[in-house]
Amino acid sequence: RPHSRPHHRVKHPPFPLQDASHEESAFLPHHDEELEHIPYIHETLTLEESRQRSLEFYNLMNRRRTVRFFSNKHVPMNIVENLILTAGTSPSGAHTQPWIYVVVSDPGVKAQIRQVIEEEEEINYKKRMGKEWVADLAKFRLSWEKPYLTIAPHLILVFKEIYGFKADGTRQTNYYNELGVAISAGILLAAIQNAGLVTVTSTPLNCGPRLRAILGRPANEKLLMLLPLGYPAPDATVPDLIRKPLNEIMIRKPSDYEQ
Ligand code: IYR
Repeated sequence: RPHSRPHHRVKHPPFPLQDASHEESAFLPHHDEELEHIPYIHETLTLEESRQRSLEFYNLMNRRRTVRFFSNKHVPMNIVENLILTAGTSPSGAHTQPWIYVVVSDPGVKAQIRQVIEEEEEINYKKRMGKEWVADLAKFRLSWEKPYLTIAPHLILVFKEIYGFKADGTRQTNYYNELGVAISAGILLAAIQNAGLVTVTSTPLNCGPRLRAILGRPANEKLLMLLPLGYPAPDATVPDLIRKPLNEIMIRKPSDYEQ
């Protein structure tokens, strides 16, 4: 039972457990009725506080940029842990929590990862992606060379667990696992921005199996994304992008004209 995890309940059962041979099944709800429901504690803000906080959060997030030029400045592990705890607050299908964040800080392992990704990315850019895809990326001045993989103090490899295991060893379907991990990773990006750190949402195509092998992760986990974590290099640049205005991303129904 390599992956049965006793985290489906927030509250733990009373200890000591009656029967140690069924230790893990004691944590897992078999039916809805077994999961206790508790009052939801909500702190109601005034409209003014809501307006102010919504605007401040937008202003913070609107300063987020994908950064590909990193400094090697240290980021303490307790900060990394807070960021990943925040990502772990994400909702997920049937509360299956399908995300695994593998944090790599060792220079030797980072070098191995860079070796694999640069090898595969060179083939990606030259062969797998095709002319049109490469042309669409030209304005971002990307290449298969990724020095940030060894310069950034930490690499966060984002895996989706496509199935887990129940206490009896049978597979537990992780419903909407890709969506769950995408939401969780989005929360992680917000947490990184809030902590004054930077990342790049890199997608190492065709690298999953080799990176899984380096990291000793099982076959039910698939690599979705790699997020280097750190501070920007002092001379970091970003492309001069413009975000869509509100009227292109928000449609009101009924619209003002239709009312
Ligand atoms: N997987 C590559 C290429 C890449 C693809 C897209 I679409 C981008 O927006 C950026 C990069 C990489 O991670 O560099």
